[in-house]
Amino acid sequence: MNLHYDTIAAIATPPGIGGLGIVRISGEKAEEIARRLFVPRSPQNNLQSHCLYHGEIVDPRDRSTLDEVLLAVMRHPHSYTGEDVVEIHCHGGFLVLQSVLQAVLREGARMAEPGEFTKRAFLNGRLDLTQAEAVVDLIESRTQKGMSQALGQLKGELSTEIGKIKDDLIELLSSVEAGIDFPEEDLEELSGEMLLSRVDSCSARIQGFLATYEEGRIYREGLCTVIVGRANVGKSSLLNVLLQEKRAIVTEIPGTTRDVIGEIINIKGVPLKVLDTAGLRKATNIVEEEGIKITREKLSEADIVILVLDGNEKLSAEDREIIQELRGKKAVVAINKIDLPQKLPRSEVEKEGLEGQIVEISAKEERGIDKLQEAIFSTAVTQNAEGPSILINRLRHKIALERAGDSLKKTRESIEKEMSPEFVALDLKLALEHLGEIVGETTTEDILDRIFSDFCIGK
Ligand SMILES: Nc1nc2c(ncn2[C@@H]2O[C@H](COP(=O)(O)OP(=O)(O)OP(=O)(O)O)[C@@H](O)[C@H]2O)c(=O)[nH]1
Ligand SMILES: [Mg+2]
Repeated sequence: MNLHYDTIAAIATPPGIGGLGIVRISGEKAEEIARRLFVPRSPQNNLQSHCLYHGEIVDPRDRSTLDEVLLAVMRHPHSYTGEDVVEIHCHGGFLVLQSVLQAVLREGARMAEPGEFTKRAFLNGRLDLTQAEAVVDLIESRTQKGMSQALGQLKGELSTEIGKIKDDLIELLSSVEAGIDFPEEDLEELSGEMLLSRVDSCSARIQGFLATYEEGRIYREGLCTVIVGRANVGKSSLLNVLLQEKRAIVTEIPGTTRDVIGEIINIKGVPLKVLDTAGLRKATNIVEEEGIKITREKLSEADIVILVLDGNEKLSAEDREIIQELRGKKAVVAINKIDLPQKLPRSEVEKEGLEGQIVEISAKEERGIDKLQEAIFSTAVTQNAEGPSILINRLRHKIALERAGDSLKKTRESIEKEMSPEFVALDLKLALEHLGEIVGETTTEDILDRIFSDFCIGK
């Protein structure tokens, strides 16, 4: 254990009222602080590690009871942070938790910074960096798919795969270095062909991972999906159907929606932030005008656009104008109101030259919604069936893998040009260093700070 860290504390449960709330303390003085505040129901000389004790937290200044609690000590190294950790399970009220936390801080702990518990777990070797990142992903996951990805990463699946590539590169490096150390010996395995094929195999695995990034990122971060169309075509009705909830107001009056309404919808594991917007048309008043302005802003930020058209009407000039605005965007077209007589055949829409799938639906009768979801999913995720099942999902990982890939490309060039083994070794070492960044073996302090500042306090 690294003994020079001070002792930190925070409320680990979310703010608000709940059955329980937990104050967590980690560091050298955690147990000492707890002992000064905790009065067990039955006297204990020693608190055993990983056991729960019933008792009270008492303010040492006036012996007043702050809460009736359960307390657990988890001694190092078998704790989340790898340090001595104490958890005080209090009643889940804001004031109760605050007063217990304040007492802990008065006894010498310092308020923890966001992610500091997990940062310590990393610094003490309990987790590597990909696992620490998986902790945030797990907490923030919004779909089953995102959650299982985070759990796999937390178990170390990504690190294991990166580790395998690293092992191969280390082996390669040692053969190359053998050539540097014993140049006079005829080392058969140093033949260019052989080296090249081993470099290529590592490069291919790195490229395989890189190919999973788009998909991995989408499962983790989700996509911003904007529903657009002219007034009264059924945008809000569609949002409500996708949500299975009467979230947005639906009326037959054009211009009903003014504000942007956003909800998270899970489509086959992809979290979509779906925004229902004001119908795009010539505004009739200043409120609507403002709504349309915001719609255009959201449209420019959208990852995917769902264009809703009214199948009961011919394509209008307004529709065509909106279609023009969607050029270059990933779009899915929903021809709505198929329960009414149809005046807008698919072919009319296809003629407009908008790329993207066209689906006929009825938001009112909930028809074609499965097909629409399928279309949204396949527009969001360009599937990568042949790639590895472990997906990379962070830009940080992607950049490091790209750099490792570049270094291997240079390695390859040096081998092809029959340059001296020192050059080959140099690029191999660089590739190893970049792979090491992913798991946190070669990561700078400011990168660590950036990663852990994404966490909530108490984690
Ligand atoms: N027959 C039929 N009517 C629908 C369908 N979807 C929506 N409507 C009706 O169309 C009208 C407008 O629906 P909304 O969902 O409010 O349309 P919108 O595009 O959000 O309209 P604005 O917010 O005004 O731009 C309402 O009267 C809905 O009941 C559908 O699939 N079939
Ligand atoms: Mg609406």
